[in-house]
Amino acid sequence: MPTKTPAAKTTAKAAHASDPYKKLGTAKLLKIHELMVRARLLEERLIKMSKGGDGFFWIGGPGEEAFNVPLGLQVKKGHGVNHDFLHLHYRSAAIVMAMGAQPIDALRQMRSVATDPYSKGRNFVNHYAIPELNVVPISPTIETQYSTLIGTGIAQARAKTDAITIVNGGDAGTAEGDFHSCLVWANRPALPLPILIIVVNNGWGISTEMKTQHGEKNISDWAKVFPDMPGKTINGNDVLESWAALEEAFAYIRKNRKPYLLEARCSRLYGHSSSSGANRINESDCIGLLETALLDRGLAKAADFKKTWDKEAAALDAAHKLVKSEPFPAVESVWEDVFADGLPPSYPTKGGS
Ligand SMILES: Cc1ncc(C[n+]2csc(CCOP(=O)(O)OP(=O)(O)O)c2C)c(N)n1
Ligand SMILES: [Mg+2]
Repeated sequence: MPTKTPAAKTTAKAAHASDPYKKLGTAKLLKIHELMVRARLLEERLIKMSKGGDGFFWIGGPGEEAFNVPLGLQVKKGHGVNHDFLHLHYRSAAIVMAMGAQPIDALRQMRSVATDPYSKGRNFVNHYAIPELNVVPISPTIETQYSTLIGTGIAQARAKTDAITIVNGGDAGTAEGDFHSCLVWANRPALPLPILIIVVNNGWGISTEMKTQHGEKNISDWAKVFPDMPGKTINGNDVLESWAALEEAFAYIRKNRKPYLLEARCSRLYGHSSSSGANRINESDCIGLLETALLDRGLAKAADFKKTWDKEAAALDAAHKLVKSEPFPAVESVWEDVFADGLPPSYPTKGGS
């Protein structure tokens, strides 16, 4: 048997060390895979529910898992100004699943039952509001999240913390003024904001193609206007590229307390929403890509993947069965949580930056 020369051994070792899959490690990659499968199966179940009369409307993010799971896993999660704030949109299921949200609660929101913890059965599905995780209520009105984030961004710029504010939304929405207000506020020399500005570019705004509407080559090119703000466009269908880009962006913002613009190109695997049919579209599938990469490197076996898919599907079946037995909201509850009972005494009445 030929023995490896020391030089060949060193090269093999270097290749191993530089392979980002091996660097991230099998355990982490399999955890990411499990969360991606959980989010995908959840979305597919929600689509089925909307088509089967077990809900009214579906919108969600199947196709964005390779970017959204690494994002959710890197968030400094918790409540209050010393933890990251998230201003999300309707394609964010995989982010909150990676942060520990449970699929059953999304099923509850889809069926509009009283046990829905996010809106008591009153909002569209995938419209999360999770105070304990600093996930501010998601609005079906697109792009307003790029304005609301300025508030938590200012609070964190003033506080002594390494926590940051994160916003995500789509490519078409960047044509609206809220996106540009966000860029200006983020880069004010008087108080730069520690915010991660994410745009997930799937190439579409409902049925309008991005290339017919945007003269800029990349959405991240808007960063060129602001010399202090890095901007980057990545392949959001690739787990490793997403992980590395997010790691870099989080580290930059936590340390420098300044904004970062990140554009992720992702697939939109079931079209816009149930209004456009929610049928499977032939675009790159990030879960398939990850599985192939792990198999090719010998880091996992097909049987491991099957086990994960089966386990997640069984958990979802049980959750769906339970949700079907839960009550719809009582009519009298319609006024609950509509108006605030006034501001807390701690609310600042003076200030400014
Ligand atoms: C202010 C506002 N205008 C229009 C709409 C209708 N609308 C819902 S989704 C959407 C397209 C959004 O496209 P994009 O920002 O690329 O996000 P994607 O849906 O592709 O993730 C539009 C125009 C809306 N919800 N809110
Ligand atoms: Mg889009």
